[in-house]
Amino acid sequence: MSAQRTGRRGRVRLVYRSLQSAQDYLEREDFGTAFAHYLLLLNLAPELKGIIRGFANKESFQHTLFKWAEELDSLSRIQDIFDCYEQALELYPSSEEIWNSMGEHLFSMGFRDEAAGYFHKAVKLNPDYTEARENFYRVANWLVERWHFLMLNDQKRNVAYQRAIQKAVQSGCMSVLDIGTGTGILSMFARKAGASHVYACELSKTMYELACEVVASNQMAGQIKILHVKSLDMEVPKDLPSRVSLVVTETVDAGLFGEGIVESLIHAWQHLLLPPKPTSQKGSSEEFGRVIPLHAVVFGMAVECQEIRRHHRVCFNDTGGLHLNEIVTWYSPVSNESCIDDTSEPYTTERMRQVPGGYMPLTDHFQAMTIDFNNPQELEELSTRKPCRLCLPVVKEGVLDAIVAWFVLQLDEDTNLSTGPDEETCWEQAVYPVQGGLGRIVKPGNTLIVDVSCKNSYLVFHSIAILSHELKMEIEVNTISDQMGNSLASETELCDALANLQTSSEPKSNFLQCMLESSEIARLNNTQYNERFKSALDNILSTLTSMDNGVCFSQTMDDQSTDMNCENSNGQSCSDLTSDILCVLDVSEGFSILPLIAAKLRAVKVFSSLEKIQQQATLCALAESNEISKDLLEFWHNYLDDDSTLLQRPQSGKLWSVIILDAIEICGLIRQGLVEKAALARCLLRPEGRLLPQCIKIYGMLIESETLQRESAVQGKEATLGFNIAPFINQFKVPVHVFLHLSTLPHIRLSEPVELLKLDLMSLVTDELCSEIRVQVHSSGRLTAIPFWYEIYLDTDVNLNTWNDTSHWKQAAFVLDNPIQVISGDELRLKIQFHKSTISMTVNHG
Ligand code: 44T
Repeated sequence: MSAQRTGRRGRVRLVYRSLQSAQDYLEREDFGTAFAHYLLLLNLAPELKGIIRGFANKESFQHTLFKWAEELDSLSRIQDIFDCYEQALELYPSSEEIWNSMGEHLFSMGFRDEAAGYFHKAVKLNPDYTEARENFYRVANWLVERWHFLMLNDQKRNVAYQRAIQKAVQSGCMSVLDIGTGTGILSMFARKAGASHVYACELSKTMYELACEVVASNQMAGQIKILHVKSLDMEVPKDLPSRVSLVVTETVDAGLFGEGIVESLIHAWQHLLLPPKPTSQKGSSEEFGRVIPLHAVVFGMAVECQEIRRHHRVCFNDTGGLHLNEIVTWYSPVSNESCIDDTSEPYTTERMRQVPGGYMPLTDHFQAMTIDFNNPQELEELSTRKPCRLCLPVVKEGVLDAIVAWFVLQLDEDTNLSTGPDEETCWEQAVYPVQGGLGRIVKPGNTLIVDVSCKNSYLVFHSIAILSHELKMEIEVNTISDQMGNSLASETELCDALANLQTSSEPKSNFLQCMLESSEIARLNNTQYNERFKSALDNILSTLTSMDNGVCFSQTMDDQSTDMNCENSNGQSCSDLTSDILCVLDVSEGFSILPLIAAKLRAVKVFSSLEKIQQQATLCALAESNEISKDLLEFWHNYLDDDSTLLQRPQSGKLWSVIILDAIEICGLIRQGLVEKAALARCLLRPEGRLLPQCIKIYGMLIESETLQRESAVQGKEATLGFNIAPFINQFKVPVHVFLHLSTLPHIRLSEPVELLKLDLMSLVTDELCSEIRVQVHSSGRLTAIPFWYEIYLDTDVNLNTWNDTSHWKQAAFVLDNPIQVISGDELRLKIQFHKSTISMTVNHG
């Protein structure tokens, strides 16, 4: 026997033994060892990968992998999980299940972008794989942000850029760099206009891959060089053979500078562009560098806006039976100008034209800043520029809630794009909420003092003071005007005037400061939410207390000694008061005062699931100022080990009287895992105990909404000026849209609201539900979407609606792939599926 044959036989034996062992260990549920044997086996005999499907099958290999990964996850052995999946994918690179499962691990660890890539791959491998598709929808928004659809559908914007680029190329700019190319549209404009060398860079991997596909399908693959790189990392000649004569870019956000256009262009002027054309010099564009857009002008106005106010200030002193403002100064991350760090932007955004409740301008529009993108020196000096102090006369009486800003992009001498609130544009405006003592009533005659600057590459509006009529008179003599026509007060005069004022953005001393997300502030301001929870809790707790009293004689907080050795309905002894007091657990997401609302009503032990120290301290302080005994409030996290689940017994032998779940997310979707959570929570309730909410009804209606359609998919080729982009970016469309303001979304109602589905959290056992209903069409039109919202039942007769004026919830909508033409009187069949907290719908005629 030759050595070679012995070797082969040995290997076959080893392979066989490994397979045997893998199966044995799998049976014994030793997944780690089983997995190791599978790996050994498949690496020894890669040719068995196909065959193994036959006799050992891929499924058992995958099953082993998933089980082992679960175990590793519970041991927090993160790197090991990744290694296992990497090895598995090397063996089975086209297994959609492995890609999807890896995505789920990444997602649960917070790596959303990465997870998205894995889900996408799984869907590409098998478009009918429901699990992966739902996972993909959940993260598609991170891969391709929704504004890409709006911008590509904005024909006015596309035409403006095409015109400016065409003119520049025709005037001699033959080499072009497109910074932040997205789907590649501006590069294609340049190439079509005749540019000989077109380069594009894009930092997002998904967008880069999309751009490559788009450019290829438009027969420009060899003519546009796309790089997956941040422009700041580009060099000549590594990435570009030589400096270019034109940079085109639309890397601007609602606050103009938020996408880093200033840094990108400073770098581009230093390293990637030909030198700027001196103003004196004539000559062809070939020798000089240029940037489109030419320059930008930033505008602003002060506004009263209730919607902004209720997201950034706690507006009520009393709500749900509690005092809120006595000892706490609340602030939102955007309204605290002193704490700008790398993670938080100093503004939010809002499409003011559609803000619920509208807004009222308190000043005229004012010009806040101009910025010349073709002047490298000006760009470099921007970050060190002194704040520009503006005096703005108040023209209308109202509450000063925010400064709203937008800009006009001058693409070249004769083409511009405005992102203003009165414009028919897809753009949102930047909102700078006014905080502290300044957020009060201003009147005509008052003057607002506002500083505008560029801090950490963000445009910042800082409200300094409100000057009353008399004071303004004092300083008016010394105000001067700048070139823009705004009056600028002389610094010293202003300082004197300001010294006499309460400019109060500083919190009052001996007040506790508490930062909350704007959605958490909106929830505190949702008086209906607080009051309805109060009345539901009151009902439940009084029932439970009287039940206990029925058995335990009259037990009150102060009267504990009289009821020794009795038994309550659970058969527990009441001899120890603390073990008998009712326990309420609140597992709401974010800052929640519900535990205090409960404790204020009755002497019950309440458990908050807040983790942040500052927020715990705030809740304690609120308890104290509301005369709630310290002993009644506990922080549930302080009792748990790090990785244990929230839903556990309050203590051994004891159960909860009430568990409060956060059923609906702010964005308008049902919270992930709600059904499982409810099922688990039910097991931890005493017999008469209650979940809050008990039941959720989902409502919906038929609508026609062009806005929603434009946001959901690129509509044909027309808007993109003949270029073929839609089929590529539309791979990233999602059926469900979230964070909608349904009350101001432009739409036509085609039916009355109808109940779509009911989730009974007190009895539901499966997270797969299905219902079929018939809906009567009352107006003719094109059915494009079905928005949905919820009635949250806290008690049989106490409910909360997630679509009303005080709601901190937004709404969601299911957008149809293909609109359906309907006629008044038609009856439509609506099939609603609920699968793992995800809602999907199918609509049919008749
Ligand atoms: N949002 C507008 C921002 N990039 C617009 O990766 C208006 C938001 C908006 N690539 C509602 C409505 C609207 N080097 O793909 C992105 C980004 C990329 C870069 C390479 C760089 N230095 C950069 C900087 C950014 O450029 C693309 C466009 S950025 C901003 C677009 C419709 N909400």
